[in-house]
Amino acid sequence: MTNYEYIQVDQEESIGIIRLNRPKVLNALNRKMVSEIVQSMREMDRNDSVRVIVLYGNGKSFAAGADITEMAQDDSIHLELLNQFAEWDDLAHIKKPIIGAVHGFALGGGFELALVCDLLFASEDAKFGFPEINLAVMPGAGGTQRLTKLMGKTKALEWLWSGEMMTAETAEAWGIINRRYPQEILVEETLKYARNLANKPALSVRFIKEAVYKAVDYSLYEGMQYERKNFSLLFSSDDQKEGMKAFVEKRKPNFKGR
Ligand code: CO8
Repeated sequence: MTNYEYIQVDQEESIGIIRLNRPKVLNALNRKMVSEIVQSMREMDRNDSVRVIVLYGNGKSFAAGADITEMAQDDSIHLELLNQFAEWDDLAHIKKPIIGAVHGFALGGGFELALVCDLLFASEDAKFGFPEINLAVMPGAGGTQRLTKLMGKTKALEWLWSGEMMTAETAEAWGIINRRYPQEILVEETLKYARNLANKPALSVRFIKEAVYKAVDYSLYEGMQYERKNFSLLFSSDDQKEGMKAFVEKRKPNFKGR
């Protein structure tokens, strides 16, 4: 696997693991780090031996936001020409499941990165929020959109306008995270979940992910057309033949991911 400056990348069996690694600044996301995250995800997405991607932070936090020192002197034209969000958008095109494990802070760009994950597990002490308003800016990498799709307009506005941090308990109540664990077992439980998911037939996992995201963005009619196409497509896979044959023969299926 490629060596990076601001992240650590590993593979344990079929789980690709990305650790944010600027612990001294609570994993504040500078631009190079964002590029590295995107590049490592793309690599894992293309690597047949990786089935599930797990993302978490080294040190005390997941990520306390974009690196404020890096952007403090920016102007709009510089940001426009930088077009930094083009690669960020690629994160939404990763086909494999991404599971985030959040402890400590997930703020600003860090919360936006967490919201890119398909599933989120968090430690009891995790804190989520968009403090950008206190810096006289606003989220720029999907925060207003993804939070609103999860919480609805009124609650999202309240959090985005206050800039306050929500607890893991609140995040769970609003469907932002899937599960809460004591911090000592967060990563272990996340990996356990990831291993189980990695054993499911990979094409079903992939096509279900695609179809569910269509439900978020498309009309019901368009989404159902998409679902139907993916449903039919799976009948071209070896795993579908194996899965149904194994059921009829009353044995465990042996899935190959094709
Ligand atoms: N950027 C740069 N450095 C940071 C950041 C950050 N976002 N967050 C923390 N740090 C640094 C601190 O400056 C400090 O460095 P040093 O030791 O050199 O002084 C170190 O990390 C430890 O932090 P603290 O001493 O402040 O730790 P505390 O436990 O006292 O406080 C907080 C933790 C509350 C998280 C506090 O650090 C804080 O408020 N951080 C800033 C949070 C923030 O405002 N985040 C939003 C940033 S704006 C943004 O994310 C826009 C997103 C746009 C899209 C980007 C896509 C990637």
